[in-house]
Amino acid sequence: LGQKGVTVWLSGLSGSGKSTVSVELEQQLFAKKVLSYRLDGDNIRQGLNKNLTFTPEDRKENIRRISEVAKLMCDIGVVVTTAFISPYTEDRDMAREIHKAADIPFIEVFVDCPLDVAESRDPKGLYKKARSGIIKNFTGIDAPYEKPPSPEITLDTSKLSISECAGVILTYLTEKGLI
Ligand code: GGZ
Repeated sequence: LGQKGVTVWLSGLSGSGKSTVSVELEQQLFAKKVLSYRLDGDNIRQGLNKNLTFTPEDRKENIRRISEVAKLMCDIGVVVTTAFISPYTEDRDMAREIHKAADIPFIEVFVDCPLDVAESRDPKGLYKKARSGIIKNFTGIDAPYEKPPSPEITLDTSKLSISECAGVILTYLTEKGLI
């Protein structure tokens, strides 16, 4: 492959656009013949991490396992994108440390989007359930989201199009010689 791996770590609220941006990024990478793989709730929380809940402890374990899997995939030269809320700075820093210890580049992307915009999208009706108390410990409602203090990239999905957001990441990866 001649390509070194990199993890692109997307963090943001439910409904912020993490998964949508990562799908678009995967397509833009594919067009450049760059091999990539997406890790998201659908293939991780349904499988490897299906024993985990949304307590702070389980969210940490979720992030730890995802970090270890991403790191392994990077070993074979893949661009890994992860799309998880990852609401705690401490946990994102752990993800970064796991990559650093293996000398693998780690790009933190804050998918910034005002709560009211994310809540108005509510594709799965989860915010509505959280507001009415049917779902407890929902990020942004009755569980915290700690904004990344120093992400490599910040994307406001309420201002930029999905394709522009993916483009910003692609340009960053290119300029840093990571792809
Ligand atoms: C946050 C929850 C919760 C609670 C279920 N809090 O919009 P979605 O549905 O598809 O994305 C959310 C997803 C969050 O899982 P993550 O693995 O990304 O979270 S973390 O990084 O914090 O471990 C949402 C759904 O799961 N969901 N209950 N209480 N999101």
